[in-house]
Amino acid sequence: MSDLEVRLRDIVGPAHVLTDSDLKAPYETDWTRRFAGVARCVVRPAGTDEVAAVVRACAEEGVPITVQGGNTGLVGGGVPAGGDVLLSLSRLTALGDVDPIEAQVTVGAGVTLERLQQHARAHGLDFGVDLAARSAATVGGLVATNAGGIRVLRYGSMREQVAGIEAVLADGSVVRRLVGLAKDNTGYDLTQLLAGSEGTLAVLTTVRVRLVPLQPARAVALVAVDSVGSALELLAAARAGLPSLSAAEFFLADGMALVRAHGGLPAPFGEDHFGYVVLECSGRTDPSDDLLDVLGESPAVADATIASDVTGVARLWAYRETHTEAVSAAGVPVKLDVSVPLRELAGLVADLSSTVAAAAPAARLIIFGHLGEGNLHVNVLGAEERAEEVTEAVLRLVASRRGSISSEHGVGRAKAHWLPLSRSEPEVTAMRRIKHALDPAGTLNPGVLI
Ligand code: 2HG
Ligand code: ZN
Repeated sequence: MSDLEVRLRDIVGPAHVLTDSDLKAPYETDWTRRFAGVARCVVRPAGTDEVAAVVRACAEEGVPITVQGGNTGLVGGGVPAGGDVLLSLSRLTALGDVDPIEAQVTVGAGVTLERLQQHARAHGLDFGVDLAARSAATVGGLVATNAGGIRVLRYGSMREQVAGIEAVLADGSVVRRLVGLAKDNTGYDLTQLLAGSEGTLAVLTTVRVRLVPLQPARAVALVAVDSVGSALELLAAARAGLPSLSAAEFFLADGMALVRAHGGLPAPFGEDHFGYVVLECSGRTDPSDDLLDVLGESPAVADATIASDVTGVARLWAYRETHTEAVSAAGVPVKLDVSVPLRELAGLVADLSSTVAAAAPAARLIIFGHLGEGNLHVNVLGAEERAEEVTEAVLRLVASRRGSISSEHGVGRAKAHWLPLSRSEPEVTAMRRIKHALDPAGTLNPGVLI
């Protein structure tokens, strides 16, 4: 065992430094099975002081670190680069008391989204971010990647929920702003700088988050539409007519066929349609009537079904939420996560098939995503051998339509090469300067983002 591993064992205890291949394996491959790397060891500290000591030891030995939360990322940002120390934050699971006056709570980076939601709900509040990977995704990873999900339309992305952070910098020093002041104009906002920095500037250990009102009554509509234009017309009607609107999601006929086959789900309508929109409203009282009024008045609706009981709501959400697992069951996808201005969405969807077919003729294209943000998850199956070509072609298409090459999953290692398609040269230079100022030796998450 090398000097570094001996030091790490002293810090976290021998049981939490994994060097055996079998024990390391679950940490070394990402959820999609597309990204993998061999770590020299996996370290699992139990608290901020241990994280700081681990980071300091690695810095002194000149060994890079890759930070991992729930390992649900989709851009290869949390799996080892190769030969690095894999720092897992899964044991940072402290759950603070909910403060009902501030409507805030402080939690460890390793707390899962689901646990945070349960904790908030037990106190009559809720958390503003939700996404399908809720049972495994952790708060630290959600902040580090500025995760989005299905409630962005109502509450914004993860960074909007963050009231303060505690983080370990590359030299092992700790910055701590966990009071959660609603107003605090005392210079550079380090909290917001670290949100979305993908572990390249610091290791997040604790997060103070804002909570939102609990809105227990939900109504969900699955709406069939015959074009992207109709989906957007419906979105506009929902935004104007439904103050209780909490989600507006989208998928196409191919995705419907895939999730139905994978999950044995029944056909929701008598015939197939071009695409489907999921609208959700939530409030203190049943919002079904308002939702039905808007659907009844909209010419964009080709067909619709609605539910407001717990089972019915889950049944309708399943058509959208099981896309990722259904895609994964069909193969190892090339995943692209892009957004464009809503006026470009119809053109983008129309161009995607021919663009992907030109790069990978045998590929199968599944498109779904978050309608409110013009955020499409472009999943390409059967294109493993042509991953670079498909990525290049789709991201260039998106850039030509003024879009972002990473809407909510982050840049990671998967998209780092294409960052200049979305960020200007002066912007990338400024980012590099910030990285160099905070992590001059490049110890944290090498190869991620920049
Ligand atoms: C979702 O919206 C997630 O379901 C995953 O962001 C997207 O699997 C994907 O590409
Ligand atoms: Zn998504």
